[in-house]
Formats: sequence, C-alpha cells, structure tokens
Amino acid sequence: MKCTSFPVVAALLVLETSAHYMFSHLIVNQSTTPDFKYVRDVGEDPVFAGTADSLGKIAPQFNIDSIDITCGRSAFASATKTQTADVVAGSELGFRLYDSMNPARAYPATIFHPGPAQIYLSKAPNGELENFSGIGEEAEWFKIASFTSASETEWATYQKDSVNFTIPETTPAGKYLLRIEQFMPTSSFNYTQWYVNCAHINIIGRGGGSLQGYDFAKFPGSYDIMDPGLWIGWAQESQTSLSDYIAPGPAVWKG
Ligand SMILES: [Cu+2]
Repeated sequence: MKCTSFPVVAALLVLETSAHYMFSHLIVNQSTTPDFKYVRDVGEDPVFAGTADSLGKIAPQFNIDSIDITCGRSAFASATKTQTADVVAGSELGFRLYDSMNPARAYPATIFHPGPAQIYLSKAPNGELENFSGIGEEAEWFKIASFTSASETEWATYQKDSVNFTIPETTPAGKYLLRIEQFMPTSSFNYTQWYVNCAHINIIGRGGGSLQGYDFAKFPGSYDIMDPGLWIGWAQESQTSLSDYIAPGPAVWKG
C-alpha cells in the first residue's frame, strides 16, 4: 500500500489512514503502560488535524531531515509532562502500538507497513530529560536493537503489535531517551514512511559497558535518502531477498 502525503482522493485517504500507527505505549516488566505516560506525546499532521482516532498523530513522516524525525512531531513540547520509567539493565522492554488493547477500534493496530524497526538510546546531559530534545550535538544515539528480515520474504516486525528488545546489561546507568523507528523503504524517491517515538527511561544497573569509539548517530543527520536501506524496492513489490537487506545507522551496541 502506498502512502500519499496529501489527500488527493478521499477514498484513498481513508484506506491509507487505516494502515497507520504510533508507538504510544512502553512495555515495562511485561506490562503495557498507558498511552504517552512514558512516551513523549506527539503533534498532529496538519492534513489530519482534528480528526477522530488521532489520525493526525498516527500519520507517517516522510522527511528524514526534519527535527520531527528524532522523536515524532513536536515531541519535545511534551518533555516536561512525560514520566520516566525505571528500568533494570538486562531486562526486556518494548514499545506497543496505540490502542492495540482495544480491538473495537476501526483500524488494525499492527505494524502494517513492511520494513525494519530499530531501537536507539541517548543519554540525557546532566540527567535532565525534560531539557533534552535528542536533537543536535549534545545527542549521541547508539543502537541497541535492529529488526530486519525474519526470512527471505518477511520483515521481522511485520503485522506485530509491539517491538520487544533487551537493554544491554552493561549500559551505563542514567536517564535516557529511548527511541524507536520503524519505516517502510520504498522504490519511490524520498517516499519512505517513518514511524518514530521516544520514551523516558532511567536505567539502573552495574554499568561497565564502554561506548568509546562508537560511531554515534544523529537524528536528523545520520540517515541519507540515497542509502539503499531507505530508497529501494525492498518493500513487498521487490523481487530481492530481504535477507540481503542492510539497515541504516551504526552497528548494534551489545554492551
Ligand atoms: Cu502509509
């Protein structure tokens, strides 16, 4: 399914929005926490502003050079009202899609667009998450999980309602932005759809892992639309094996 950034045909628009989603729930200790309790709330795509069922919030982004690609649309505006979840290093966390607990909702809460999902951490300077946008020089993002292909023809997270991963056991203790990105690479130039959200977490643990020499990412900044991991025919129409897919960004840090 293709996505248009402008509502050219109303019928198409309805179909397309049925496929969108956002990661509003953090999963901690195997429980799904409330919408936007630990995840920064986001603004609406103006095209869908004021529509029911948060269509404006779940609408994808297309511009990898936008500051909204860091944590979602206008997410920094929610920094002071986002709570911080205590998390023990070595434990499993997850992001769950908006309203996946309500099966009565008109659209399916699954990762409907085929593509990879990746998880990043960036430590808040001075432990002040409320003052940390995750954007610019002070943000040093390192990748802790990358979900690409499950087989030659299937993406690992396709049609799942959550993405689960482990915080490396030796991650230095402290307050972090935890970022999820899921996107649909396309063969149409600069048409990759992005779903991005960030949670506030306080990592507790013995630490000891070294990030010295790690090639930190910047959002925006590190991703290039010319990267074959973003702009290719890897989506469903592709004949190429997904096993050959290489995700953008630095290596996964294992602690
Ligand atoms: Cu779409």
